[in-house]
Amino acid sequence: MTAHRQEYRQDFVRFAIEAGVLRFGDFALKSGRRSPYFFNAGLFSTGAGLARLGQFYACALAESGLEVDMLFGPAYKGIPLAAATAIALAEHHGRDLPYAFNRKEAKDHGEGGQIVGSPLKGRVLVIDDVITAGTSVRESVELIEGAGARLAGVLIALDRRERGTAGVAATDEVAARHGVPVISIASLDELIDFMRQHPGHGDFTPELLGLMETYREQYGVTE
Ligand code: OMP
Repeated sequence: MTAHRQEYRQDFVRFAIEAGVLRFGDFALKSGRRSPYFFNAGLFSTGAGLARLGQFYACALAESGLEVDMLFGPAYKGIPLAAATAIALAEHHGRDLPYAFNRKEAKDHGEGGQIVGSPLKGRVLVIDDVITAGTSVRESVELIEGAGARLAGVLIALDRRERGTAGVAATDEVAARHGVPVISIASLDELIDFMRQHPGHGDFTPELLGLMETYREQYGVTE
C-alpha cells in the first residue's frame, strides 16, 4: 500500500466523521451485533458533500484498475452514490461511463420496466454504501444477469471487515460467491488508524478507541 493510498483513505475517514456520517455510540446492526460505530451514507445530504463522496468513490475505482463498462446503483441508497460517482468519473477522470439504477417496484405504465438510465450491458460495477451480509448484492446480480450483462465488481464506501457466516469477512464472502473484486474506499482498520493518529479529534477518547479495538477483536477478521 503506498503512502498516497493511506493518505487518501484517511481523508475519507476524516470527511465522513466531519459530515456526521460516521458516528460513535451504541448501535444495533442488521446482524444483531451491537457496534460502537455506524456509517450512514444517507446522511451525506448536501450537494457539496455528495460531490466529494463521488470523488472518493471515483478515486477508489481508478486506483483499483478494475475495468468496467457501466455503473449500477441499487435502490434506494445506491442511486445517488452511483450518480455522484458517474459525475466524478466524467469530471475528474475523463471517463464518461453509462449508469443505471433500479426501481423497487416494477412500473406497468409509462416507460415501464425496472431499470432506469442506461440499459444494463457489458461489465457492470455495483456501487453501494456498506456490505454486512451482502443481501442487496445478490439482488443486483439477479437484475444484471437477467438483462444479459455481467457483474464486474462491487464498490463500497466502508468495509467493516466483520466475519460473516463462513468466518471470513462478509466482503470476501461476496467476492468469492460472485467471483469479482469488492473494492472499498476505507475499512475499519483505516478508521482505527485514524483514531490512533488523531487522539484529540472530535469525540475521540482513549475509552472510545478501546471500544473500537475490542469490537474489532470480537467480530473482525485479520488480514
Ligand atoms: P447487507 O445488505 O446485508 O450487506 O447489509 C448492509 C446494510 O447494513 C446497510 O444497507 C445498512 O442498513 C446497514 N449498516 C449500515 O448502513 N452501516 C453500518 O455501519 C452498519 C450496518 C449494519 O447494520 O450492519
